Amino acid sequence: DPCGNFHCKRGRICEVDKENRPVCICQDPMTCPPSTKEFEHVCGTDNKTYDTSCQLFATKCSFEGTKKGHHLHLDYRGACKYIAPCTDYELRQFPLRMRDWLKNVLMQLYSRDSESPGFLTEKQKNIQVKKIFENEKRLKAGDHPIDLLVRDFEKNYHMYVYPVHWQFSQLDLHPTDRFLSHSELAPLRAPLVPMEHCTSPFFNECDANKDKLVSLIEWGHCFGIKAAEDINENLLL
Ligand SMILES: [Ca+2]
Repeated sequence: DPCGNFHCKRGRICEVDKENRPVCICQDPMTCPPSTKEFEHVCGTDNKTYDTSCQLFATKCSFEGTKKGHHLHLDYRGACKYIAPCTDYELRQFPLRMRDWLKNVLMQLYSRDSESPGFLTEKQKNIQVKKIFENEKRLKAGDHPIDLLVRDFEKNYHMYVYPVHWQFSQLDLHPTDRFLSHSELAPLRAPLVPMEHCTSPFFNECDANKDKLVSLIEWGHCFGIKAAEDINENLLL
């Protein structure tokens, strides 16, 4: 079966052509298995609820080549809901909280990794993460007031640089080209949008030159890593 190990991207299925070669064609949304649980619904960037992500990507494929197809993405998991507008004030606070959160996620992985290895590579652990983990001045996980987060960033700036790079490398996979596309950002974005109403405006602002891709430099800037010498591709390992 030529389609046996042949991979098609989401929204497409494999078919065998006349020469017995596998080709990817758009999946008919009608053939998507219906959702069995409510959390399988997804909200598209067209603000429509799709029964499943299969439905959404099959629909996107059917509009390929059109503006609609180009702009349709998975916005977040779950049915579309009202998302309050993000004020400028909230938007300025968002990267501060997210930066702190990235650092805490990484610390959590580090301590979990000491019990059952596999969450981080040896290089990540030994060079970067260990240093942050063992630093006694590290602000511990918690719900901190914004002014404390601002002060901590000024005082312990170096502890935030690596977590920002680490998150970038976790997302830059399809392909690994130092740019994040909308679909590469989705694993981080989609679960956050329904909880954090500033998520979409934040990621839109990150793409400073509006080319639909977030470069490593743009990514660093949107988390307050501004100095060129602190944005380092060698940290993306
Ligand atoms: Ca990429």
